[in-house]
Amino acid sequence: MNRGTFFCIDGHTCGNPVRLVTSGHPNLRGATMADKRQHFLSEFDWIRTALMFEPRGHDMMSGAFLYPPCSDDGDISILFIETSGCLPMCGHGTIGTVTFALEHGLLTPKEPGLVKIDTPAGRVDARYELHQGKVKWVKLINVPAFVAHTNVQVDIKELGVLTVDIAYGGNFYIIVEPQGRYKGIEHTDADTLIRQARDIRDAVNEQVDCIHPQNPNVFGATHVLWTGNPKSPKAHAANAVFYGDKAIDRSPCGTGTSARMAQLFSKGQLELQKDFIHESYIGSQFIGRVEAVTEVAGKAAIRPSIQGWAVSTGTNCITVDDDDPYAFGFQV
Ligand code: PYC
Repeated sequence: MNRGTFFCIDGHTCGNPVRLVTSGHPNLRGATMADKRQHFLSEFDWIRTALMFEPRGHDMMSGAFLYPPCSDDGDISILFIETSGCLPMCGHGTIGTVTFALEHGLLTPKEPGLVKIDTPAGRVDARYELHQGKVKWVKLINVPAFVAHTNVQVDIKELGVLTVDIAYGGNFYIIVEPQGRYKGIEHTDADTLIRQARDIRDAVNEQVDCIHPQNPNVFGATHVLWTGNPKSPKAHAANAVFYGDKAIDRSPCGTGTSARMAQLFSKGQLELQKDFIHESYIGSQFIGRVEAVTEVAGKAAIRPSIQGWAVSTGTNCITVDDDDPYAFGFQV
């Protein structure tokens, strides 16, 4: 029996995949995207695993569904799906989704040049430049980002004791700077980063609680952001973000860059309204900025922006059939 047919626009944001699913949406209950995300997770997570994991996806796969706005002034809502789960917010996913939706006529914002988006993590505004039917760039004003924990010590088999900070930028990021046996991403291969990140994530989550003060359904230090030196002299810093079980983000990671800017700003290492060019593991770049200072439940926070580009690579019609033993995907 055919369980679902999903038309998709596939592409990437600065190298990391984005699969924008344009049909087959489940009807979701709830007044906000945070509520709808909970409904999706409880009843429809099979759609995510089918579309993200092998044999229809792969370790890095990431995607999104467009929904009507939840707020009065919003243009659209986005539900993010990924190998690691249903992210509250995804920066590269938003840049790709806005680009593909505009280029394919799936979205007509009330104010040209600005898309007001309701995400599970809250309101995100996206400015963009459209030229001859192509979106040149998208700049997100992300949800507030803040430091959750500083100087957390974890003892990892291969690296010994590490001191890390944890910051939120739409997801919670464990930020690992060069120290001791960790020499930076430019000295470490991807398999090693993945293996060690899993140990760090387990150890951190055993020791500290990360819960969003305004949304208790957003919890857990799910991502590890390894820092290092950039290859390009134009970039200020580089990172490699680990997510899911085996992924290293090919883009500089929008929510990760937001978390990193919150951490650097809190230490006085980043100035207000100055570009922060962040390089990914493959050398692609986002332009980040601390747009403003703000607060979240009385905690110091920043309002970060992230600018990047996306390219669609094709369209895809994916079916999920109960007769397929791998209908809901698998991981090795
Ligand atoms: O760009 O925010 C991001 C992101 C999260 C996970 C992978 N990319």
